[in-house]
Amino acid sequence: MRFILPLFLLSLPLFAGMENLSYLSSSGKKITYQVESGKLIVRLDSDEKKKAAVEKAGYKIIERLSDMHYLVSCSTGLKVSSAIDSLAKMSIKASPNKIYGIKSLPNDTALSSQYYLSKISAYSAWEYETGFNSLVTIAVIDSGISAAHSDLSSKIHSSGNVSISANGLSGPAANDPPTPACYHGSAVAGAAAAATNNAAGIAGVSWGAKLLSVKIFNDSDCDISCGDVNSNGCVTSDSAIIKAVSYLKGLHGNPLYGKIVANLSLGGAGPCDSALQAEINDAYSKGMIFVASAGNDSSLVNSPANCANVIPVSATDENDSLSWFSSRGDAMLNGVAAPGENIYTCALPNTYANDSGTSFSAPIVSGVLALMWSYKPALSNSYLTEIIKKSADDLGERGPDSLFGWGRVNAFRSILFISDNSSFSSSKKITAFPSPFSPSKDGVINFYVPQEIVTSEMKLYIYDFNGDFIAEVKNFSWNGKNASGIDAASGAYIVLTKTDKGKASGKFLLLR
Ligand SMILES: [Ca+2]
Ligand SMILES: [Ca+2]
Repeated sequence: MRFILPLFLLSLPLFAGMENLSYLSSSGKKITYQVESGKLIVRLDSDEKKKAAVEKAGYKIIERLSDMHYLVSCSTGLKVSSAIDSLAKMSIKASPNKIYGIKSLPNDTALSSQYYLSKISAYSAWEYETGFNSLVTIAVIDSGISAAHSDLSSKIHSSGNVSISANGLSGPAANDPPTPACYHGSAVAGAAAAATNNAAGIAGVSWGAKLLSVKIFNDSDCDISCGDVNSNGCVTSDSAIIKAVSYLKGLHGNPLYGKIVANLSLGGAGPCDSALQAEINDAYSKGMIFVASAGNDSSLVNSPANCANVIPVSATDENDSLSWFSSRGDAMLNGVAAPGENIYTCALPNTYANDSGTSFSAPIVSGVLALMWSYKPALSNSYLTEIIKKSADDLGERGPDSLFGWGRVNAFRSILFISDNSSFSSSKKITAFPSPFSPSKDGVINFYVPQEIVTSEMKLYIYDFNGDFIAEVKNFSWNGKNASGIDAASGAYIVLTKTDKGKASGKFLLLR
């Protein structure tokens, strides 16, 4: 499997050690980019005469990058552009050492506990869309999101959060900032769209999606763990869900809320009753998307996941096996699977914990849909529903089945399916699997290089974020050791290749 992807070059603030170069594009526009000052990549072809000539001219060879290219430093103060010109006069080709930025690797400190992000190829999806392109709101119809959680507060809408009584007799009443009846809604919200790249806690599937808390449980019925406290049960009802759906359909498309993905990590045995179905149909006809957890009773898919126009989500484990508890049946033919075991997410009061259940599979799918809708806001709910199924990784028996639906969701493929082909053919990207790469667990990281530049003597070069050379890779896989055979440190890395057919680059995280 090889993907053809765009090269991602970023404009970074100018740091010490960098220098700006510019060129005129074909349309005559001046394009400025950043290069490492005082360094060049020089083609010396392992030719001793050329090496001697370059050193005689005052350059210093720092490192052999490949059989063709060497990293060379200029004499002090010499501009990169001047150095390239003077070497050209000696018939020696030199290129600047261009600086590559990393946009899509978040810095959240608990990332290494979130196996589910690499499992659904979120890192690759984020190369294209992190959820900030256009406004999508994930409405969490649940026990309420805690605005006191530091990895959620910045993601929650400042108005529009509501509470509805569990029997639907009162509300929607404003609940701004929202308060939770118990932990569940916050854990669900965190998996979908926790504050990401904030150097704390977890990353959400969608960095940009906003959260709306629609609380349909009574505070007085639940303890913090969603246990019963008064013999009424910490439960809710169809009448409360109907009110929630009716409320949200009035917000969908409002510029304050954008597109709305409603997440229902709730379930009850039995069919989808006609009243609830009619309400969902009406909101769906107005463009909303509904995602619901299949259920945890290892029996038939629960309601509302078994309603038409709802995407049911079953749970998988770290090895893509169906979770023993996951509900199943023909209703799954409308849905997909997502990781639902040991999902490291937000907990109360302001902490994190592992949670299991289809409750945590559904928001992963809601997060992917939010990424897709942000990326392509013009697409319809029915089209996105179609694509999230078709782009899933098929599991179990071939094709859609009653356990995994259309397969385990794959964020990267979902984004690829809705991107313009043109944006993927104009430039090329190396994709790393798995990313993040944990050498102790996975042994090697594999690189996928666009087919059209692959040659028989393909070599890949790995650099750290400072631009320092780390390792040369053959056969498309790397064991995490640098050129001296020492384990490379945790961090962000860049992989580059260049052949006579073209060049490509990619980036990945290494976590020890
Ligand atoms: Ca975070
Ligand atoms: Ca299947």
